[in-house]
Amino acid sequence: MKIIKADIIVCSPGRNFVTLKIYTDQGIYGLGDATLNGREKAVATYLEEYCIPCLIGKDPANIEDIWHYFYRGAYWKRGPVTMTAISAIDMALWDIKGKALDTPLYNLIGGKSRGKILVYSHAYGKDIEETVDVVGRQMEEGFHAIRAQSGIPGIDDVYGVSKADKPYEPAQRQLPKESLWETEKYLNHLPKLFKRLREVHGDDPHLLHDAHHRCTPVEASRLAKELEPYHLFWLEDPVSGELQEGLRLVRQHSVTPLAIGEVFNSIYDCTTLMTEQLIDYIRMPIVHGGGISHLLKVAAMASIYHIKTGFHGATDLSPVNLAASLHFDMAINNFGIQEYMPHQPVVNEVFQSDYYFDKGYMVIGDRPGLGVDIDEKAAKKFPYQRAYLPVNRKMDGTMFHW
Ligand code: GCO
Ligand code: MG
Repeated sequence: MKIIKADIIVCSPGRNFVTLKIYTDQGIYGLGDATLNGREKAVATYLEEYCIPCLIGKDPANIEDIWHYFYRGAYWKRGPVTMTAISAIDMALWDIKGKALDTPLYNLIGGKSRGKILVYSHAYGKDIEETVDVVGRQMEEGFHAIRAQSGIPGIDDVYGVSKADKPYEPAQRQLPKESLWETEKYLNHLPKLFKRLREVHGDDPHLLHDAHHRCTPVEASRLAKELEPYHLFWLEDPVSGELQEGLRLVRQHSVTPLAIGEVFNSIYDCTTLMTEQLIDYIRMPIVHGGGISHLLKVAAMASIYHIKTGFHGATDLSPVNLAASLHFDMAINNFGIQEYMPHQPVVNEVFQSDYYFDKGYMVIGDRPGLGVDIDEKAAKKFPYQRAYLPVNRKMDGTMFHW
């Protein structure tokens, strides 16, 4: 089999998505997600200008060799743009292999380790009581695991909390919005939210929280320690991830389970975190973490250190990535949980998937490969529109992490 052509489909059904479609001389094609929120065209250009010309003529069966061709062969290794492009190629090649062998992806990477995939939802409210109510409603919908975020008195824009009467979507089609932040207010508020959640909903639901990289190690240590009585499933991104050693302090001070990695793009971003057992869940997604081939290595290394996966699954990761993630979740032993933020219904006009939600779990079908398709005619109805994630400043104007 030979690769004869590859196209990039950039569309915006409610939000931007970049999809790579690789064609073979046998009539089989494969899809890969190449969406990097707020930097979509950088990846599209990287693929178009540098990767696709080298793909033509290659045998798509040789996934590992092609992966290293674009990783080692580029000389400029790692980085989110490069690794998202490699991820898209890798996903599309696994999709082709599955279709060529007429078997779903999970069968190619170990078979079924479980029957269904535990997911967590997002609950948020303008204040503690509203968040507590929303968590209750999601429990009624069948969720066993729920991430809770709440508005904070004195802070106008809080990560993970939608003010408009529509689902949370941080990227906006205008220049970056500037938010103002004060960590002290957040640290004082958050333990009250989780105290109330346990009072009202008891011990059963798995509760999660995303600190979105905003604490210093000592602030994160205080937070993780004060949240201990409420037995979180995980505290996510307590500190900014680029300094792995920063997690040491948090670990020394608390037994609250820690998750990190949604902005990582290579195994080299988390070797200290793993070998020193500083985290409990690794969140690097397939779309930004080098694809299925690289994540198999990350997950294998994690398993040695009793670390589980908890893949990033926000709406800026397309249904192609979600399908790949669910197959992966199904196959590996050290799966922990999958983030599930359903895409808006308009997204289904473009992408046709083979997974569904059932009582707190995702279930996937048996279509070959990733089991997801794209309707290119429908995609054309939703042209790309530049959008940015917000930026964040401290109250005095200092630039801060968003
Ligand atoms: C999450 C993430 C997202 C990111 C978003 C950025 O845990 O789902 O933190 O909300 O902010 O994916 O593009
Ligand atoms: Mg997050």
